[in-house]
Amino acid sequence: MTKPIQSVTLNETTLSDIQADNLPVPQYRNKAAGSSPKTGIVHIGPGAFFRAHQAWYTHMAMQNSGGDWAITGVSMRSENVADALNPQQGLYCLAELDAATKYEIIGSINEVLVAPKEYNKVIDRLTNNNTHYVTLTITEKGYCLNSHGQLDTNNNDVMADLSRETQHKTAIGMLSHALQKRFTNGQSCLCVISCDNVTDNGKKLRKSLLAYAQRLDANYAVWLEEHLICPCTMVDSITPATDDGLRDQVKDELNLIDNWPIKRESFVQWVIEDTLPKHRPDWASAGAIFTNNVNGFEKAKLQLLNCPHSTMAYIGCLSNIETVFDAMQNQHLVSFIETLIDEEVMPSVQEQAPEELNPVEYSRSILQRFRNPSIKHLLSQIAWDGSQKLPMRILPIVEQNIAEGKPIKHLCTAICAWILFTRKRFIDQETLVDPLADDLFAIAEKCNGQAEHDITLYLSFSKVFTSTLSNHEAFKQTMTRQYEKLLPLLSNQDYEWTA
Ligand code: CS2
Repeated sequence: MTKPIQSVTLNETTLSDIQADNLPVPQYRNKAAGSSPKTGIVHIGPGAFFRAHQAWYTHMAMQNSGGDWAITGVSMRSENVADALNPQQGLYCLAELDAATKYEIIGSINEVLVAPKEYNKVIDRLTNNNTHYVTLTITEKGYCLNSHGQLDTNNNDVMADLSRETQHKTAIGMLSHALQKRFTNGQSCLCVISCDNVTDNGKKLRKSLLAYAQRLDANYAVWLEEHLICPCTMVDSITPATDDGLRDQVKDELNLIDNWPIKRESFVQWVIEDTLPKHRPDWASAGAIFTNNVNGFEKAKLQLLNCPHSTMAYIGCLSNIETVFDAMQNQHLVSFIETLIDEEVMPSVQEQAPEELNPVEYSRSILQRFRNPSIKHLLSQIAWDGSQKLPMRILPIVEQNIAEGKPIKHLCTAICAWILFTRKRFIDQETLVDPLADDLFAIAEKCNGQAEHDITLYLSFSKVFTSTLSNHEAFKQTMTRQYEKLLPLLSNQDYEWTA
């Protein structure tokens, strides 16, 4: 009888036991030799995307070229990531999903702090001389900007943070505390990199930090203006949420007990505006692209990947389709998405794409990624935070098409699907994951299923729709027509795809 192989719990002590040909481990972490790297980066928002993407790039940078680039992760609220990763000294398993799954142990994170509980420690890491970079994945809402792109002084957390000296609740307030301390101490400034899927993410981050600083202290604000580097970036890798299936898979296939493994597609991309200081992790060796035209890449990604993603999410959720892969098996939905791309999205992308990018091939490869059968990417996950995502990935295309006399019908269908999705959540009394859920439910409550009435209500919601859009007659009419056609989905009837 063969002896069952004992599962090993993942941590720094067991790292040397789990070396296997098919499981690369971090070579730069050697506890016994006392040679583990020191924190050089603080990351705010250590969620799954960060662990699938930037933490992997930093891991590869240290595998290839070493350096003190370990990451201190900081959670702004939840203790879950700290509870899962700290007993493992930050180590976790990354599964790359393709025809065959590839596993790797990532070692770039050395600790995870929870800001409300360990605030002083966070400030200590941020003001350490060895810390040079801060990276952030705090989602659209984390930048605390209003729909006009200004620091949102109607946001209670922002106002409360501005009036307190410590224990800041927003990432902007906390970061500002540390930066101001570095200024007072005569230390160097930090390079702060947004890794959120937000247009002009670096510019927005810089704007928010500078506006915040101006309200605190004029001298600090002048210093920050002069020294703060916030490159724009484009980040991409499809990262479905971890489920128990992945934990079991890691245990069965690798005999490894990992509290929180992460999975993503094998495709990964990070385009960074080339304004970083020379002293930087060797992210380029892992494939990061440094360029001066991030904006073109960002727009192409938001419009050719995220716009179709959200469209599929809302139509799919209304049609009881569960995953992106399932959506790609539905011929009606696929041809709808293809027409949306070809007729309403591609023309403007083509006008603005960077030279290095062939938009048609890029779009084809994205649709191919959506067909990856190993990835169970829930449409309900993509549907989160629609009020924040639509103004990045769909509404700007509508505005541009209106201005240039290009068609908008399919884009309007996508927006109407989002509207109906929020209404359905309200009718079914299900949670709507969205920072503006209360406002949206208040609007949904007033709807009566009469297209013109409902569309007028939603379009007057200025936290999502600009006045240019809500006052545009032809837009309103197209929205009303498409809404009417989609209405049957609300009562689980079929949508007339040719409409
Ligand atoms: C998705 C993105 O959840 C969503 O909204 O559209 O997370 C998408 O998977 C990533 O941007 C891919 O890089």
